[in-house]
Amino acid sequence: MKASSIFATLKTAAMSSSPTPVQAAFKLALQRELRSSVDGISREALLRAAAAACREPLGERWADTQIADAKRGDDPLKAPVRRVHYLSMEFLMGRALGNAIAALGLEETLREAFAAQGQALPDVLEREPDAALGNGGLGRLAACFLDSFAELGLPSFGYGLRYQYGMFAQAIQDGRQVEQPDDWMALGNPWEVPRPEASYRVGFGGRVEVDADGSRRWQPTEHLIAQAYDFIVPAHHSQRVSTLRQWHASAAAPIDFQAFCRGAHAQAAKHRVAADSLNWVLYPDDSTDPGRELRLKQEAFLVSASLQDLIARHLREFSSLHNLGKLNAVHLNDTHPALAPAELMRLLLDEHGLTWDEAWTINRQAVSYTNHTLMPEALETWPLYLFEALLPRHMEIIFEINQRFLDEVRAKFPGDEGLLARVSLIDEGGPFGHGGERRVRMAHLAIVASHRVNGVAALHSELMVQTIFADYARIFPERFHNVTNGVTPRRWLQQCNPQLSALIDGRIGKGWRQDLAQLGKLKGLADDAGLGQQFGAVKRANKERLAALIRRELGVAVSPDSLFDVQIKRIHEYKRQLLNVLHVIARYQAIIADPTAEWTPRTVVIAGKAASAYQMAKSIIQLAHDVGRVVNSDPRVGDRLKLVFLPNYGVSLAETIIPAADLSEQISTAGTEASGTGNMKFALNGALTIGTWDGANIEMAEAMGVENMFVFGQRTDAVAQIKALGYDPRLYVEQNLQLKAVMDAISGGEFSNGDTSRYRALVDNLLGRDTYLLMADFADYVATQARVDALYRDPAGWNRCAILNVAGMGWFSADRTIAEYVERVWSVRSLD
Ligand code: 26W
Repeated sequence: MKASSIFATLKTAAMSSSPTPVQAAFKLALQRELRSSVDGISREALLRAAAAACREPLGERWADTQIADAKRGDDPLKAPVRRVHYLSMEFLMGRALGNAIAALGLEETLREAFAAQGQALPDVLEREPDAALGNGGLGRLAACFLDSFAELGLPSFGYGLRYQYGMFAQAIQDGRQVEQPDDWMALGNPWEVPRPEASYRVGFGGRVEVDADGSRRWQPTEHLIAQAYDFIVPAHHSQRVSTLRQWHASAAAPIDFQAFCRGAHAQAAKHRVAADSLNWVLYPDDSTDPGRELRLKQEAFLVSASLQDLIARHLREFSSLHNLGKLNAVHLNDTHPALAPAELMRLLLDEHGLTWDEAWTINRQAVSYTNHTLMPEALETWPLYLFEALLPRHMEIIFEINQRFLDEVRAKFPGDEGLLARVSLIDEGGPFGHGGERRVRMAHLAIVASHRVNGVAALHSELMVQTIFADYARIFPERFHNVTNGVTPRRWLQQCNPQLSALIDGRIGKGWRQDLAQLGKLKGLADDAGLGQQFGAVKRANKERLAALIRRELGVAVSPDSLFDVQIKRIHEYKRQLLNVLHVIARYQAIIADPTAEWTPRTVVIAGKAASAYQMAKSIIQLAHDVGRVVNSDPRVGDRLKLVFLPNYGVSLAETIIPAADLSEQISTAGTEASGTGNMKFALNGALTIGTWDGANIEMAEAMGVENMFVFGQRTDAVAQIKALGYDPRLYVEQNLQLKAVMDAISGGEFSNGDTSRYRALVDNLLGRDTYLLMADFADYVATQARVDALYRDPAGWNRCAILNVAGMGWFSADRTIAEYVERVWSVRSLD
């Protein structure tokens, strides 16, 4: 079925799109809030008032949506729409107010109400802290998906954890990253709706007892209570909502009263603190045993509470478990919630008395899994001893799943012992395993228990079945699919770039917000010089806004006339921010050598966080600062080149930076970036891409015409070939004087005040191993940057290309992505 007809089906299922008159209610709520506000009419008070007022209509829409969805199995003639349960350890929601008022149609009402208090709407919106409960792409994708769930009217719940300090806040001291807690709920969270009625017990530890009838019963030693807090995500073109349900942990047992009376207060509260630690942060440092244990507990807690919630709701709505698998999808956002099949089996077998076969059928019908990375080191495994100690019953169930699965494989591929060892859910710790330690392989569990497994861009899905999951693709060829990522046009164009949105509206109408494919109509207008100029003017205004932010944050003056060259994403070696910095150094040296040449002025902007234990990534951040300091203060350079690093990257910063970018850097080594979604947001906002033939860049190039993207670098097969032939990065350096000068400058301490040791590890790594082929791709990258300069000197040509970029992005809407999930992953028809 084509995406458009899926939209039609879903839209019919969605409720009417006429908005209810909430403006009056909103005004009343605002007045009430303002009267009771103790801090007068600060921007924070206005923010709270607005949020409180939005809660009423949101709450009504939520209730209506639940009532409608509960009836979804009523028509025996129609294949039931399944309710999707999207399990994810990360949701990078960003700010909520701008989105809520756009969806509820309250922008003008608020603008006026705030103006009456002497405040401008954007200034108030800016005061809202980001809900940054995620690391990167995977978490932001989950947030975009919630928006599309609502927009498409899909019965759904997103399930996550209510972290008190999401991702750390990044400060920079002396050019170095310093991690600080991100206390995003310090002033409360006006958006969350506590649901005391949705509360479940989750056990840990203990042992499994066998009853007289042979049934097995888990007796945990520790119990936590999971309590739900809902965040409501409204549709923009209907009254539907989706829900992000986040779990908060607390101890089930009261304080130890005896200990308290003895005056041993800390001991009395010990298990309370232990329970609370699950709520503290996303990704406690898992380089230590207690860190690993906490992370596993968080994952098990998320999974158990969410599945208990699902089963309770299903029984309320349909009174029987037999159709649970057909009416519900349980989706695993990477392997982090991959305990779900083990927990679902446990609940169905031990708590609800189903047989293994009944439970397994339901499980396979319900569960599906998305893989987001090919990096083998990112595939989760857990030491058996830890798993067994925390989750003894789940361990038994996984052994049973494994045994049955391996029996099937034996029957299908007799005599292949190597295959059995490779696909087993247990890594036995052989010569290629984890140094003798037995471990549970979560990706393997996710694949065996799912009816669908998908990658997130065409190349990634292909590589997935050719490399990390090749054995599984042989065993279950029908299970593997591709669903290319997308982004929500509501946040990533309409809200973050109102001027460009208005310009597009004026030319092709407003329909693109709901049907992004309509952007294709801009293709025919790309040669319209008037549109090109207006397009340039919008970009210029957005650049001025970013230049002001850079001056405010960093005290650096950058010229809006320069080309804004932007790379913003997690800092990781494979993403090659270092290649970007090497190019800046090469350009710097060339400017010094020939200052009168025709230079296209450039401002290079980098932002991103490095994982706290990732030393190389932190070193790259420091180098960017060191190079920036030298380049920005060199009077011989002037406006020709600037390098700035904006601290504390997150969703809101991205919303300011992306509309202001001329050039988007998507320069990962071919075959390493699963998809990328930042690449899509940039192109949607009219930035041109300099990129490798990797992830979704490929499909973007195909959609917009490869001639409208600056593609460079070795492709996946060449990367493999270079490595197979014994890659020697030094050869590339010796043959390229420019590259040699760059490397010499870094190792000679030119950017580190003569300190030749600061970047020794970094340089040695590049000259010795260079896992991500920076040396091999450098020459082509620099040459391609020169082509970028040339086009930028022709504003009409540049704007034409930028318009064609926007025109080509219609396919990259998260609405299209979700329509594909519905059709190919979550539909009842997808069950094999
Ligand atoms: C358990 C350790 C762990 C946790 C998170 C390993 C890796 C991660 C990520 C940071 C995963 C992630 O965000 N992957 C990104 O997912 C995006 C959405 O599909 C893709 O566009 C990116 O290419 C991919 O890096």
